[in-house]
Amino acid sequence: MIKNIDHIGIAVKSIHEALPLYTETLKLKLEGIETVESQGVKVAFILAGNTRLELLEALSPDSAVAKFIEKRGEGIHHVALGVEQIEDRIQEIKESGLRMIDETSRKGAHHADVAFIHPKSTSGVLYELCERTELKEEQK
Ligand code: CMX
Repeated sequence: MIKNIDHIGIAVKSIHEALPLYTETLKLKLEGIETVESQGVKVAFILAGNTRLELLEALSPDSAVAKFIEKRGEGIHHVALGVEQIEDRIQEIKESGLRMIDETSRKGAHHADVAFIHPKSTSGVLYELCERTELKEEQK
């Protein structure tokens, strides 16, 4: 069901201020920065071996990431699990009794379809199902 850990999301107050730790101190490669208006975030993807770190900065005080930082401070926000055929995976998870935040997938960062599982049904971890649409195209 799960292919890999696609990325780990890390909530930060400022991507600009957080980046040097990753790109200069840890010498990881910045893949790109993009804004995902629908999720209320700006994200920076950093390559880390065969996975990625995703720095998340809130675009407004009412975004999920701003609320998270206000309540818990900066830190690990979610773990993204790579899947194929995301709508089927969402159905399976719902049938298993877990609570999905998203009943169907929506567009996330980095050419991916995403859907979140509620952390209250997964021992406090916010999991994102993530299907890269560029992979789907390659597989056609
Ligand atoms: N990880 C673990 N627990 C979390 C959490 C997170 N990232 N975010 C919130 N929670 C917990 C809160 O601590 C709170 O727990 P308590 O009731 O024990 O205090 C509970 O979930 C409810 O939190 P809340 O602050 O009242 O916030 P909401 O209910 O309004 O929203 C959530 C929580 C998870 C449903 C919402 O943040 C959400 O829908 N997240 C998914 C979307 C998202 O995070 N998008 C940004 C990332 C974008 C991307 O990667 O592309």
